[in-house]
Amino acid sequence: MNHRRALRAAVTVAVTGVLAAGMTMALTSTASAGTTLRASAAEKGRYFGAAVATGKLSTSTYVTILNREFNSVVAENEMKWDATEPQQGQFRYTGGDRLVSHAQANGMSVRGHALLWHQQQPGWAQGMSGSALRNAAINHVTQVATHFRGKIHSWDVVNEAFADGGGGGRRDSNLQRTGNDWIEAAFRAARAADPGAKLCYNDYNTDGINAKSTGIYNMVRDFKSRGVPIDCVGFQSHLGTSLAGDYQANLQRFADLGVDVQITELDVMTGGNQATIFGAVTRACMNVSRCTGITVWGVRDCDSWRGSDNALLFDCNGNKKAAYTNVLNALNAGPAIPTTPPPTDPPPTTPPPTDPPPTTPPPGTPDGCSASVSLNSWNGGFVATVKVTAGSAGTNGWNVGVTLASGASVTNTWSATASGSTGTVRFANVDYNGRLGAGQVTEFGFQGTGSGAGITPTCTAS
Ligand code: 9MR
Repeated sequence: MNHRRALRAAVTVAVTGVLAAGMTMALTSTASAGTTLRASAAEKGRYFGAAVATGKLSTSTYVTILNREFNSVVAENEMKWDATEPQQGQFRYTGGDRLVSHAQANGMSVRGHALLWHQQQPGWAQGMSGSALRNAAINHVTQVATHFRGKIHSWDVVNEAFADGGGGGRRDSNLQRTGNDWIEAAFRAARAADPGAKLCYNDYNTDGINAKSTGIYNMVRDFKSRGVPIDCVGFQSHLGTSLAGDYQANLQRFADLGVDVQITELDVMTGGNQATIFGAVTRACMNVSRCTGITVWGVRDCDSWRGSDNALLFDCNGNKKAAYTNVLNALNAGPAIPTTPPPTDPPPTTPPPTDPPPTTPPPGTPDGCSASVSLNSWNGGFVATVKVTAGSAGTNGWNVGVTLASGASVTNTWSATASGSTGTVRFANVDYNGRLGAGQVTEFGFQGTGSGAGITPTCTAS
């Protein structure tokens, strides 16, 4: 008996010892165990990414660093308009697909860059204007976002649309001249094409509270108030030899609007401050709970568009620089993103099925229009993509009615204007998609809370 009790006591002590050791290890690992950028960022619920030139994926020093240190990638050029639609209506995804495959094989997420931008447009688009350009641009957004649907963490839907200098207004460009609503039209089209991707506006010289960042801030606030689907703002952060004192406060004011923020193209001029600035930017992101990730614009100094600035975290031989150490330490020291999921903003993680045929013949006069719905539902919400087909006489405009289940309500609409949000809701065409030729098809969409069950759209044409 005594012997047994002694044995039990010894076992208890041993188990307690193991538990204590285990707990110490667990605590240590939560505090600062990361030894690579990707591991340290992931421990804090974030990603750490690099811009990649796919041509370098066969260079071993390059790919070794990329796979070891980064869990997110963005194409430096391969997903831009000139690369993906070199001739109008002819799409080329070779480079983008290659990057996505590399990412999937190596546990990396992908940022998409960029659907619309005034630079790197294909020649055919540079020569266009007015509604022809607007339609081509929206079609580009729809096609490219559809091709990559379900594979992109965040899209830069629109890049660099604000002017430099003191005004805080839009930059003049062929896209801007199609109408001030071109940005929201692009976001709506992107949401309809890939409801699971976060949709970002991305720009540079926004590294503090200044006229340009305030112009963008006002746009985001307006979009949020009107239900234009925007989820994030990218701060490129191509930096010189100093960092604005209000860099973090600027990120925070955007986060307070209800969008995520991301550092999207970080690089810093060499000089005494380079390592310090890299560390400070990383700390600022860590201190903003909606700052979900950091991307540096290249891997080694020699990969950078900034050439002799030596602006990145690794030297040309692949050695870690002092800036690397500062970034890693800041990731390890920073707080984790709180893990409670936000209840009001649930982007679906699985892509919707591609255009299933309507299960019931849609009502509507034969020469009017018909509508069918494709639903992507999750617990507590849904995204509905509605296809409108013109009858034999075409349409000048259309109006689609749906009756929502009890308790359901519409929270966001794109490519249509909604009247009402509960019960029977009507969706009218917007300027650019009301006029359809015989048999022509257009799509609009809406997001809702509650159940999407039983939505059967009916269409009337004018
Ligand atoms: O790094 C990119 C470089 O290879 C291209 O030649 C250049 C063309 O405009 O674009 C560079 O990337 C830019 C990014 O797409 C948007 N923000 C500024 C980046 C640096 O110019």
